[in-house]
This record gives sequence, C-alpha cells and structure tokens, in this order.
Amino acid sequence: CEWQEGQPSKQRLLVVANRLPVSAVRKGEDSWQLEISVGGLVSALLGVKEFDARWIGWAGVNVPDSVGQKALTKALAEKRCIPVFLDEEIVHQYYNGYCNNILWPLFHYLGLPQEDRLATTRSFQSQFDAYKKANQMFADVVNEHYEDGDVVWCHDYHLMFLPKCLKEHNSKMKVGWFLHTPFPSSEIHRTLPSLDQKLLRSVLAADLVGFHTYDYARHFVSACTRILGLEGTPEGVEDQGKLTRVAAFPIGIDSDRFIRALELPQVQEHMKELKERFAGRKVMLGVDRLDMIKGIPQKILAFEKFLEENLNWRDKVVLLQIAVPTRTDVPEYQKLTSQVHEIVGRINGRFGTLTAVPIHHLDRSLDFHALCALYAVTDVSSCYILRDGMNLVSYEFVACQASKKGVLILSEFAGAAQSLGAGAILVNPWNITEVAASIGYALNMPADEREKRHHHNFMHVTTHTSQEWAATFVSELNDTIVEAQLRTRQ
Ligand code: ADQ
Repeated sequence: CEWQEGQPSKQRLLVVANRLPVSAVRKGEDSWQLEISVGGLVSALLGVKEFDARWIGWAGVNVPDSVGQKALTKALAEKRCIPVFLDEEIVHQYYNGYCNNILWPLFHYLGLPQEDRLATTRSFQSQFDAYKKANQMFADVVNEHYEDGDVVWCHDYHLMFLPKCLKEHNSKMKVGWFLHTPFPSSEIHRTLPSLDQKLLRSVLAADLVGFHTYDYARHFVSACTRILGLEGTPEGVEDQGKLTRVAAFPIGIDSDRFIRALELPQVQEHMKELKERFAGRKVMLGVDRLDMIKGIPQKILAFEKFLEENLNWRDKVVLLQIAVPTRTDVPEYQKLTSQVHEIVGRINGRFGTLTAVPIHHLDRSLDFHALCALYAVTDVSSCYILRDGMNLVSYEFVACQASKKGVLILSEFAGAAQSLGAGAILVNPWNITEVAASIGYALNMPADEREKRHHHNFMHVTTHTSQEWAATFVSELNDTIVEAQLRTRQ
C-alpha cells in the first residue's frame, strides 16, 4: 500500500472518505488482516504522494469491542489510516440505506423500482437522520486529528453533510469536497423530498466544491440557484456574501505505475499465458464493479447481438468480463449477479463450441499485475457504462496499450467521454444495435486509425494524472482561502 509513504516535509492533508483504502478482516481478538480495497477512489488516491497525507474512513467492518477497536486502530496507523467506527444499525441506515439505496441510484439517473420507492419514502427520515449522524461521527474523528494549517478533503456523496459539521466546529478549517459520481440535473435532485435543501447547504459550507466535469459543476450551481434561490457566479455560488468556489477537476490515474508494471517479469509472464490461451482470437475486455450503473447485462446483450449478426466471428473473439462483487448484502445487487450469470450461461450455450465459449465471466477482483497484463493483451475495451462519474478503467486500459494500440469503446454517459471521446468510439449503451455495430467496427479497425486514436488518448492519460488532479485541487483550495481572506480585509 503506497499510501503509507507519506512525506512529513509536505503539506498535511486529511483525506476523508466513507471507506478506507483497506478492508479489515478480524483474525483474533486483537489481530487484524488488512487488504487493499477495489474501487475508483482508492485507485486514484493511492497514487497521490505530494502530501503528508492521512486517510480517515470506515474499515468496512463492525467492531463493537474496545479491544478490537484499539488493535485495529494500531494496525491501521501503520498504513496512515484512521478508522471511524460505525455500528451495524448506522451502517444499515446510512450506508446501505441513504447512500446506496437513495443517493447512488439518484445521482446516476437510475430510478428505484416502485415497491422500493414506497418503502424508501416511508423510511426516508430515519435513513436521513442516520446519514447526518454518521457524517457527524466522521467530523468528530477529523476534529480529533486536525492540526492548524491542515487541508481537509472530503470525498463523495456519502459525506455531503461533513463540510457543514466541520465548519460549525472550526470556521477556519480549510475544507474541500469532491464528488466522484455525476451530479444530476436539478430536476432529479428535487425528487429528494424536502431534504435537498439541507444537503446542498451543507456542501456549500465547504470552501471549494469539485466535480469531474464542467457539466456536473453546472448542474450543481443550477440546483443551488433553483432550489435554494442563491446566486450563481462564474466562480461558484454566493450566499450572503460568502462565495463557495465550484469547479471541474477531472480525475486521472497514476499512469506511470501501469506503464512500469508492464516491464515486470511476472506481468510479462501473465501476458504470455494469456496470449497463448487466446491465440487466434481477438480479446474484448470488461472490468467493472458489479453495479447497475456499469451496464454489464446490456454489455453482454450487445455482444450477443454482434455474434448473432456476425456468425463468422463466433470462435474468433472472446469477451472477458471481470466483475468484482460489491454491496453483496443489498438485494438489488444479488439480483444483478444472478441476472448476469443467467445471460452469460444462455449466450455461451448458444454460441459456444466444444473447444471455446464466447464469454468468460469472473465474479472477482484481479490483482494489479494480472489486471495490467489483461489490459495489455486486450484488442477492444468495452466501457459502455450506463452512467459513470469518470470511469478509470478506460484510462487504465489506454495506459497499458502503448504497444498494442487497441480500441476503446466508451459510453457517452461516462465522464471520461469528455476527455477520451476523440480517441474512443463513443456509444449509447442503451442502444445495443449501435453498440453491436461499434464492436464490429472496432474489431475490423485498420492499424493506422487505431494508432491515431490511441495516441490521442495516451497523451491525455499520461499528462492528466491522479497526482496532477490532487495537486490542482489542493492548490486551488489554498488559493481560494487566501482570496477569501483578502476579500474580508477589503
Ligand atoms: P468506480 O465506480 O469504482 O469509481 P472506476 O472509475 O472505473 O469505477 O474505478 C474502478 C477501479 O477499480 C479501477 O481502478 C479498476 O482497476 C478497479 N477494478 C474494478 N473492477 C476490478 C476487478 N474486477 N479487479 C480488480 N480491479 C478492479 C468511482 C466512480 C467513477 C470514478 C471513480 C474515481 O463511480 O465514476 O471514475 O470513482 O473518481
């Protein structure tokens, strides 16, 4: 975990996110095993080494006893991580309930099924209360560890109340908030009954509010003007003389880490095995958390349509879908897993031969080296997500394709479409006819076109890195504070 290599001479940064970059597994009364977590936020922030950083968050486990809490706190301290202990009821109401059942689908424009909508409306208030309570618990831990001059960087939709809690305790604290998901149009935001105002106002307590794209930032400002009646300015949102800066900070990846990894003997070995295993076939790849927003069923159905219409490709192409399970105790996610298994089974039954099946689907995460090797041997990366804040998988694929120059098929509803759109084939993931045609186009694309498209994206991915993203956000936050101080003095 490179996170532990903090640099004491640099500015102190407290990163606050719902989950720590590691998950804890209990091995005894006072012993813990820590495993790196999978997810975009972790991938992006692990590469950030310009700060003397500490990470505050939940370790993903209920630890009711003080012996266990003490031992876990000690184990995490070695990784520069500080735990927030949440009990089962809070996790149920705040994390599974308000965050994952309400905010997540809402921010990704996915409505809830009618029966859930009714149940949710009834349980709304208690989930919202738990959300506020959990945010206050995060604030208490930040306050305990905060030192004058620290920058506090709050992340994501789980912690929209945090800026307010922190500023109420210490108005001089430098607080930034960044959203990793899309911020939907204000019309969607208004369907959060009666509580929308509270959430927006809490976020506005931050000094700087950041989004992946200009569109999301614009939606946020228009929600503040339409719902709160505040004034939007070119810099952000103004409320009674206080300006909250709002801007786009597109995230990137630690591209060097991927490029360097490709030279490692174990990665080369993996690549050799994969090439032998899939010799004579083009490789298409999907790497996603198993989540509704990733559109895995739609992706597989589009592949089926492609095979239907192009039987000559039947044993010449393979789709490798690596889907790491998340939120496994939420029924919607369990249903999604069964649905994907069923579709994969049907298509393999329909198009498989005695020696080969068209889809390899794995319900698990891959380690970093295996992932790099897989990206490197892929011919076509299928990132046709239904909706995604950015989508780092598309960046990681591009970083690993320096020699192969494979094709990226990317959803127009991913934030990455704005940065990698010129090099990728953009598709509407809901339109499987269009996606199926794009698969054919990608598989047959001539080398010079592939090279041109790849070059565009590679330049972007290697210059707009996660390090640059974090440095820009923090420096903008520092500048915002200085400007605010100057304004108050005038
Ligand atoms: P995620 O929804 O997690 O992130 P994404 O940006 O694609 O989505 O990042 C996923 C990360 O997890 C990647 O680094 C990928 O390598 C890793 N990963 C996914 N599946 C894996 C598997 N099976 N095995 C191993 N590793 C796997 C959220 C938002 C995104 C936003 C990021 C960063 O939803 O829109 O881009 O945060 O802001």
